[in-house]
Amino acid sequence: MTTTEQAPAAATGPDGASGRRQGRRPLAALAGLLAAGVALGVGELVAGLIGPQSSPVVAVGDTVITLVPEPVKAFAIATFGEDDKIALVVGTLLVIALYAAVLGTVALRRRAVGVAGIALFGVVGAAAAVTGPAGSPIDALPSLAGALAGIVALLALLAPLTVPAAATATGRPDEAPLERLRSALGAGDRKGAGLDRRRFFLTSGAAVGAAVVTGGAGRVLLNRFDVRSARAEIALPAPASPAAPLPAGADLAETVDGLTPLFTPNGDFYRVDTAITVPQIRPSDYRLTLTGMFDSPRSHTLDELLGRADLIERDITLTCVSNEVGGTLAGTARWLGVPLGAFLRENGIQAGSDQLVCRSSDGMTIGAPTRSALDVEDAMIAVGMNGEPLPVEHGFPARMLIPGLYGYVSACKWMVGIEASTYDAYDAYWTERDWAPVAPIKVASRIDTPAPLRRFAAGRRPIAGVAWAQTRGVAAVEVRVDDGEWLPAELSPQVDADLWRQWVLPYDFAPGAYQLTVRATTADGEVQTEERAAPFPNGSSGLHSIRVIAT
Ligand SMILES: Nc1nc2c(c(=O)[nH]1)N[C@H]1C(S)=C(S)[C@@H](COP(=O)(O)O)O[C@H]1N2
Ligand SMILES: [Mo]
Repeated sequence: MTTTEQAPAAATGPDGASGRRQGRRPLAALAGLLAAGVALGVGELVAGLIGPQSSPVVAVGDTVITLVPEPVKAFAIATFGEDDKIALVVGTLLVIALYAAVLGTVALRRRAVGVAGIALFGVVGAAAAVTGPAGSPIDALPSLAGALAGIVALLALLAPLTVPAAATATGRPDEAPLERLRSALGAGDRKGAGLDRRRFFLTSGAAVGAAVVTGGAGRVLLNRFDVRSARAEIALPAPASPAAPLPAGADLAETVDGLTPLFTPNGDFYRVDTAITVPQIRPSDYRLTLTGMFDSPRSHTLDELLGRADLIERDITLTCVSNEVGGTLAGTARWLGVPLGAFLRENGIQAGSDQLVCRSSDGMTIGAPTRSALDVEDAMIAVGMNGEPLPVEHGFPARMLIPGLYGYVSACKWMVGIEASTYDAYDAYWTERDWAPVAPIKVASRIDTPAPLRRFAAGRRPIAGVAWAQTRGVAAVEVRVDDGEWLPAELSPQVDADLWRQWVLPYDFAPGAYQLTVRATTADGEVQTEERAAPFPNGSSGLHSIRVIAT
């Protein structure tokens, strides 16, 4: 940053203003920050009238998500996990804050730059909102209104920092409003201009108030779009075909501390998606639209889906391709839904389609193999999760599930469209970003307890975790302690090949450090490979191995 502000010629004036002028740059930076606050607040307020997709911060964040290169996205998911969206919003706000502070100091001397800088930001926000997946021209309004308010705030805040010398000499600026506006729009930091601290802080207080009130009101208004209460009113029908019954004591976590439960509570279920604001679809507005290679495509309402006589209930473990070896991006739920194969055939799916392009209300496209959708047993359009309507975060009111395929090629949330298409004709979102177009879940196993590098008392205690190989099933899990033999673990009952299995091996630990490694074998005989692969482009592989210490 240059230091023109402190150029000696200006700073040693005989009028005593120099001391005051030194302190003006931080105040100008503050003015920039406050102006940004007012802009964002007003932006939220107007977004509250229009809809969440039009909020400037959300729109810019959405665009960032779409534009960032794949490795950065992978890094964000790996580093922030569930909190990747919060990290993005905080990051976006920090960038805005920095930009605004710099803009404020520049605008101290050159008002036009400040005005143009904020206007530019408004245009960027407006463009992001309008071109967003759910965007329409009216979504430009919040950003534009916010920018306008930001400009007014910036000029008002800078004015007391560059009061004409004559005015400061009397200690109070008694310019007429019109003159004040003229000087506000004028050259800015004129020589001999002074600082009216009192007026600056009064204006600052007003700006903070405006930002808080408009931002708060915007948040309240945005709550109108929340569908939680509509969701709570939905009564799920009973399935025509219930899930296979679980024997008593099936969940080994009931007796083993630190072991992942057989079913993941909805609130703990991992979440991976690109939606900064969770799509809110009113049940009464919901339509699942079929397009493309269907002989007799129809639109389906939620009531039609819920009212079907062929609903199935199944226990299925869902897994994310971004899951690292030993990672937690996998979860199990009891799902309720429409059998997918029957549904597609009913609508006359054509033999030529090899890819279903599933569209979510937020514009995401998930390309799933038509073959799997038709043939994989228990593939469904899910409407229920662990006895409740789908949680809003997990795709309310309807999502796709195809056991055995990673979520990014099977599990479209907030699904409003299925286009029967081909791989030749269309690249879905992740495929366009070079992830594998077809991606079966790799067999995997994980040690949950003991925790790595945490000390525990020597003696007999369980080594335990989970293993999954959806559609094939896990037949065996073995544990190796240091370089010893592979020791067979006890498994939770095999009730469904799509459900992961918990495994437990009691072990006598003498004091000391141990390296524990786990591997699974599928029911069709594949032994989990120790060859390491990163998640990109079709899922991680390698054995989970941790160091533990008994004392
Ligand atoms: N609309 C939409 N659906 C989506 C995604 C997404 O980003 N948007 N992510 C997919 C990915 S990568 C995974 S792993 C699963 C995760 O589902 P969950 O969040 O319910 O666990 O959803 C899939 N469906
Ligand atoms: Mo995923």
